[in-house]
Amino acid sequence: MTKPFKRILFTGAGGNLGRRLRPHLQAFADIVRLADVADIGPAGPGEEVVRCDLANRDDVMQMCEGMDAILHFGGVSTEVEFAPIMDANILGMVNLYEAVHKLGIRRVVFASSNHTMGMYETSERVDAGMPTRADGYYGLSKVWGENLSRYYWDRFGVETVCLRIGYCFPEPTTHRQMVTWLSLDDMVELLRRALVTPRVGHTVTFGVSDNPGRWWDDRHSRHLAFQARDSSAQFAGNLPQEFAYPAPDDSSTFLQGGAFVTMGPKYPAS
Ligand code: 15L
Repeated sequence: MTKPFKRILFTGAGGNLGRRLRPHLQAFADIVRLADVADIGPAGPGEEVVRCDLANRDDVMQMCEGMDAILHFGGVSTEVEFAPIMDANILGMVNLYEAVHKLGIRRVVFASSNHTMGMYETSERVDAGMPTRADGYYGLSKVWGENLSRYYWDRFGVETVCLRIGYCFPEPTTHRQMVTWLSLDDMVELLRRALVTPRVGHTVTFGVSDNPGRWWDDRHSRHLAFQARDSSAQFAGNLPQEFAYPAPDDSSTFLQGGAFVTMGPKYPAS
């Protein structure tokens, strides 16, 4: 079967999602270039491996050379001090989009996060047309990435699909994870739709399975025609029954960002 691309780049290959997605990426391209700042071991068949520090513009340019599309999952993926977020997620995005533009790469899929919207209450249904309400430096850096990619679409016609990914781990074990869970198969299908849908312009969508009581509405990304097939309902037995949710006095349960809401800001003492 012909693959949609000859060569694609996946950044963040050593991360949680990178490791889980790696075996599935071959379906998208003849050659998959895997990048990470850390050592991820040798390349397998149909793979190339490169080391890249996203804050280093020469590294980023070399990493992107020869690619037809990019799945950008690299960078800091949780709430930490600002300095590493600044390097990988703020400066790193500038380096990436400059390389993408200069090299004429037409499509990026950006792993954004639900933490762009973490300060909305769990009683609210949120869609991609609503103002962002990040829950920390990490969420703010993803808002930056979404806005930067929007600018490169408006200015240069670089297409990006931003995926506000929920909880993409094998099994949800809390109420929040039940609502925000994204199965691996649904993640792979969402990536496929983000890569092959003909005209995406700049699209922001939520990466979530068909879970009961979900908070996120895909009205602004129906053109992707993504249909989640899995549901967290199968894991309902994992939850402790006696736990009242959301707890009225605990912002980590009544705000969508969960524990991230109270983790930051991690502003170091000088
Ligand atoms: C994220 O953005 C994180 O990268 C991931 O590790 C999870 O914690 C997820 O959000 C979540 O909200 O559960």
